[in-house]
Parts: sequence; C-alpha cells; structure tokens
Amino acid sequence: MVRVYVGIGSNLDDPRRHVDDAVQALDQLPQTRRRAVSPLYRSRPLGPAGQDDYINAVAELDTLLEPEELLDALKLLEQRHGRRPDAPRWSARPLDLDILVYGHVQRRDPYLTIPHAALAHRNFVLWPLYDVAPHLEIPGLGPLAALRERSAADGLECLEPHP
Ligand code: A4P
Ligand code: MG
Repeated sequence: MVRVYVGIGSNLDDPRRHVDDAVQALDQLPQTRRRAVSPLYRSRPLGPAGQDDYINAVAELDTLLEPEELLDALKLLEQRHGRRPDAPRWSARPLDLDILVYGHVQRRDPYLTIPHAALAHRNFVLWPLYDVAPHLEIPGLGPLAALRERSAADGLECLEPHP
C-alpha cells in the first residue's frame, strides 16, 4: 500500500455537497482505503475573477493503484460530478481532484506531476494537508510543517472545529 494525499476542491453547484460526496467516493475506489479527511475550508478563488469561493479539503488514502490508475479514477469521478473535460483551465468547477503526494514518488511531466506542482504555494492545500499529516515530509520539498508556517492564512477559513 502507498500513502497518498488527494486535494479536493469545488466552487460550483453546492460545493459542500460535491466535496462530501467526493470524500465518500474516494473510499469506494478499487484497492484503496480512505484513512482520514481534513476539516472543510472555505477559500478565496485563485485564478480568474468573478468566481465563487471554493470549498477545499484533503483526504489521506492508502492505495495499491499506480499513480496513472489513480489519476484516471479521479478524472472519472470529476466527470461524474459534472466536470466538463473541455472547460478552461482554472475555471469554476463542481469538482477538482488533485494528487498532492504519492508516497515518495517525484515526477514531473505535464500529464502527471508529483508532488503537485503548486502544492507549496497554496494555503488551501497546505493547511488541510497539515491537519491530516502534520509530520509529513513532502518529497523534494521538505517538512510540510515548515511550508505551512510560511503560508499565510489569507482568504482561508476553517469551517469545522479544528482537530
Ligand atoms: N496533472 C498533472 N499533475 C497532476 C496531479 N498531481 N494531480 C494534469 C492531478 N492532475 C495532474 O488538470 C489539468 C491536468 O493536469 C490534468 O488533466 C492532469 O493530467 P485539471 O484538474 O483538469 O485542470 P485544472 O484544475 O483547471 O488545472 P490545474 O493546473 O490542475 O489547476 P489546479 O492546480 O487544479 O487548480 N482556488 C481555490 N481557492 N481553491 C482551489 O481548489 N483550484 C484551482 C485549480 C484554481 N483555483 C483554486 C482552486
Ligand atoms: Mg486539477
């Protein structure tokens, strides 16, 4: 089993419901077990103006799926939630699922970059990730705790009691 962290985001059509449903669906992936899920956060949208706030969370999984198999499964889930594959990059979306960390893997290609290319710069990723894995070492980037410390909580609001 490989320990994996998946970022969940939604800012369209009742985002909380999409995130809650996605958390359930992640537990149903083949050869995969959901271990933990962070509190939900509300975050200001990064990207084109005029979008609604996002709801973001992070799930911790153990999986036997290879990275590409996991990515395919996540893309399928996004489409089931009404995500249009041809929608412009960074546009509002009912569901976005990103592989943040996959074990100790480091790879960089357009189809799949692990750890996620923007992980270190996004508070809506670092804060919920820290909630589920405070001692995590991010391959190539170092301790998560240090990355989170450098990331301001601007525009970020935790919607549940903190763990
Ligand atoms: N891809 C490469 N690496 C990965 C990875 N580690 N995980 C490829 C998932 N996908 C990865 O992604 C485009 C392609 O990136 C995929 O087909 C996959 O092969 P996408 O999800 O289809 O498109 P996107 O999400 O519009 O683009 P991108 O660059 O992935 O954007 P992000 O990084 O997902 O950011 N603001 C707030 N507050 N909260 C958010 O969650 N999210 C985004 C999207 C923008 N602003 C946001 C948030
Ligand atoms: Mg994405």
